Formats: sequence, C-alpha cells, structure tokens
Amino acid sequence: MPASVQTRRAACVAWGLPALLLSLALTMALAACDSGAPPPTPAISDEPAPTWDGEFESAGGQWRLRYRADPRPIPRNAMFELDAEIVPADANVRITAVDAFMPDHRHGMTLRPHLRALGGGRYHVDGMLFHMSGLWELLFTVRHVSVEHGTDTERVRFEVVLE
Ligand SMILES: [Cu+2]
Repeated sequence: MPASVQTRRAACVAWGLPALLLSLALTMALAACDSGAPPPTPAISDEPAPTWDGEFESAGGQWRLRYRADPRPIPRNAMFELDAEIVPADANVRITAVDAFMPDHRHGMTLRPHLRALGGGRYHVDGMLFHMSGLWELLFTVRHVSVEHGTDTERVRFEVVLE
C-alpha cells in the first residue's frame, strides 16, 4: 500500500473522534434546550393595549394610521418622540415622512424629524419639536401601492393644540 493512502486514512481516523464528540455535544445541547424553560412569550403581549393620541382611517377603510406622543401631552419647546402604526400591517402601505406645520403662522418646525420603520407596520419618530404654543398640524405621508391604483400618496393630518 502506498504511503500516501495510509496517511489519508490516518487523517480520517483522527477527524472521526472529534466529529463524534462534537455531534454528541450538539445533541446534548439540543436536548437541554428542549427540556429547558418554555420559550419566552413576547413582552408586548403582557402589556395593556396601548392608547393612542389620534387615529385615522383611510378612505377605502383598508388601513388605519394611529400615533401617540412621548411624552404626552406634547411639551412646548422641548423635544418629543412619536410612535406610529399602520394597521393592519401591510408591506404595501408605508409611512414615508412625518412633518408638522402651524397653519395660522405659516411655518413648520425648526428641526427635521427622523422617521424609522420598526417592521410590522410600526414606526418611531424622534427629533420632534413644537417650539411655540398654538395650533399645530401633525402630518404623516403615507404611500399605498395597489394593483388597482398604482402608487397613491396620502397626507394624513392630525390637529394638535399646544397650550
Ligand atoms: Cu408659530
């Protein structure tokens, strides 16, 4: 038998034992997982249903947009954040922008807010600032893509009166 074949066989034997031990360890690890604590339930199901500061239903009733401010009520001249949700979650209905405007004064915010999609129809907005009291319009731009209508862009408007 040529020397090279013997060498290869020796290498196989040397590999065989660690591989066996590894698969044994994996099997035990999996068994430990199975017999361990029950899988954790998502924390959100333990929380009371959140309340919202505003809710809008689309003209066709296919989706709703709702939001709440943090902190609430919205402070004057202090940063705040928003949680927003499209329900039911639908990949074809997305919030693409958030802005705010004072119609009586014809000006917007002094900051540009940052919108982040969290998945499942949920969004978070930070960098909001209502720098003066009065009537504000909180504006969400929603893009809705459908086979029938192509791409629709809808501006959802909530009125917020700041003391
Ligand atoms: Cu103003």
